[in-house]
Amino acid sequence: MNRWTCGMGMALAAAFAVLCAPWAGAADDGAKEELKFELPEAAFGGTPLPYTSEILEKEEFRDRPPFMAPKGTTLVSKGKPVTASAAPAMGDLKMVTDGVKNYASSALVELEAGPQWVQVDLGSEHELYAVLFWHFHAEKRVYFDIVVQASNDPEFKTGVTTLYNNDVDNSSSLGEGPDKEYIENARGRLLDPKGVKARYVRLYSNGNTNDEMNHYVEVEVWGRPVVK
Ligand SMILES: [Ca+2]
Ligand SMILES: [Ca+2]
Repeated sequence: MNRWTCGMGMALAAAFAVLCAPWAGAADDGAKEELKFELPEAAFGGTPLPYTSEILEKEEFRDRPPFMAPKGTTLVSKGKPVTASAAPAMGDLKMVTDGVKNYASSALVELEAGPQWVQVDLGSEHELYAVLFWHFHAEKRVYFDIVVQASNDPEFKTGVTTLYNNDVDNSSSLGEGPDKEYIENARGRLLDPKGVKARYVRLYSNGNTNDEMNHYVEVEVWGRPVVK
């Protein structure tokens, strides 16, 4: 090896060390453990849904594989305050984080037609490792224009990270999204925010295959508080 290639090699090694430092020097040992989600009982049967679209995901009937997150990750949204783009037409916003997630209509929060959102305030900044939510699961339904975002800004004007977006035609003006539509079920929809830091999580939707209304049974955010 001549001097030039050796020098290049060392420069690359130095660059590699710098790039890798955030992981190598992380505060914890990187150990992960399985998150134990509490799932509601599934509604029995259900008639096939007469709906199809190019972005509709094939229905999954198997249990979700174990979902791992850094040690110390817990449910941080239970009982936390919820705001929304409109007053509920049915139910109370508190019910979005009350832990009740069965398929009875008494567990349902309904927001009026059109693009609407609900927002959970975790009270302080957290590293987010899972967002799990149920719009509705008493029957097969697809909710439209689902966008899920995290931010430290309660107005969602700055520092916004989009965790999910299946609004392919940007009808909600939040940008076109690459994600799939899916049929609701008792397992809920699970997103992996990969440790993004945020105090607020906001979930948008715009009607569903049954009606133009928007519904939430429960939203769960799992994470760890950011220690300042
Ligand atoms: Ca609930
Ligand atoms: Ca759309």
